[in-house]
Amino acid sequence: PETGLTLWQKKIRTIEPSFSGYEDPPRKKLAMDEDNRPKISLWGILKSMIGKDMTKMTLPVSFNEPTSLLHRVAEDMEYTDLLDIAADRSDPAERMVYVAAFAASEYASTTLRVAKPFNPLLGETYEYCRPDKKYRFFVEQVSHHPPIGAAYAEGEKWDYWGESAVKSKFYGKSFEINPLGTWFLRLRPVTGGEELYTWKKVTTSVVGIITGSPTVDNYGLMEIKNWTTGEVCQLDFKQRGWSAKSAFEVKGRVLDPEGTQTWSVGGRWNDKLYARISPGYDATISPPATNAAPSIRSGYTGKHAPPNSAFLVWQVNPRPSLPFNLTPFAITLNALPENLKPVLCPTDSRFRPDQRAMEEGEYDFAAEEKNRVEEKQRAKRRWREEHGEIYQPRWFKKGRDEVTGEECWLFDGEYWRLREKVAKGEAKWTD
Ligand code: CLR
Repeated sequence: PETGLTLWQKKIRTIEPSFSGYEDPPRKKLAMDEDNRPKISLWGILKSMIGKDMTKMTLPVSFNEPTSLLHRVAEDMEYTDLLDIAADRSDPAERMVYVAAFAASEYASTTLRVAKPFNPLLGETYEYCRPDKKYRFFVEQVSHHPPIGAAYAEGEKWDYWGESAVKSKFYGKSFEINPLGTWFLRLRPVTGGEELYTWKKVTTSVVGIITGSPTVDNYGLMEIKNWTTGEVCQLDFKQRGWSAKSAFEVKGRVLDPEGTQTWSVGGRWNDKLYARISPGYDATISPPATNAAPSIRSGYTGKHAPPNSAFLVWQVNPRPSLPFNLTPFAITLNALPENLKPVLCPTDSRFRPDQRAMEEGEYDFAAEEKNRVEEKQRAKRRWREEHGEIYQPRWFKKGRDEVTGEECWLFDGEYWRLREKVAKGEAKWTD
């Protein structure tokens, strides 16, 4: 029965109509210049919560940042330029280098963000469009216990989707967050056809809570697989040690379908990633001397990347000091310009009063509103239980991926079709 959906997903769609409401350029700042959150010792509050997972911890709202977990999924979109470049390369190993850089780039925004995003309500949605980059993104909270978000993003040359679900536990020494879901990327390369890539996210942890210098680390092995050509990229995110030497370090290799190494990749996930051709061996990566090698991004269009020397694949965007240590990209997410209000789905995170209050620095009001909306959600849940009603997500359906055979959430684009009608005044979100 899911074949119809899958067929739809494979069609090239026009995504332009979804850009109505996004006429204003992305927001550059919050109303506040600095957050004046009360400085409370993390350890003081957390020491009684050892062994708990995040869903069972009640924390004062001053531990929050004015984002929701749905926004945090959207933050994966910051470096989609890498996917556009990947699609433009004619060599599958080079495409893999850029796709792997994209997968690693998803961690850059985690540094300094030692704060809790708001928990999405069941059925909460979040959309994010970028006319300048020609993509649209959509995510829905499809389960509350356990918390699960299903996401689907579409660009001109790629689609990216997956399930955002984590297992978390506070060990005292550290807070460990293990992502569970698989992420899928469908790339439409210049050479024609399409390719499917998958990977799983690595572990995020907060260390240094006891010593009062909480720090975000990301570590573990990530394997990015191209199911169409057989290329694989293995990335090793090194765990931060006692000396900060291995902090942020990533090292990896691209293997061809026969398992022979073709490229070496390395760098730091908070800063820069490099790659070099290394046929049959594992090469160490040292940053090229300035301008030593023509970078593919600066216009090199030959069939193969320049040999022998590492080139810069990805570089982090500037990180000016901003409230809540948000990134400039994260700042854009909760913007609610006048044009967008009338077309936005009423369940969108941007309408959450508690999160809005948080970004406006009204922490007490934020806490009050948070309690109110969560209490409302509990009442709805009790009602469902009493009436034997099983909750069904609105925009996603559980299904199976044809290629990998894995369970995944299927999205049929209905959200965007209805949105287009709403924008034209032909329908209401409640229809
Ligand atoms: C990691 C990437 C996943 C989605 C995801 C889910 C939960 C997020 C996590 C990411 C990053 C770290 C995170 C976590 C929830 C709480 C935790 C934001 C984005 C922070 C750092 C914990 C704050 C510490 C408390 C003690 C206040 O795909």
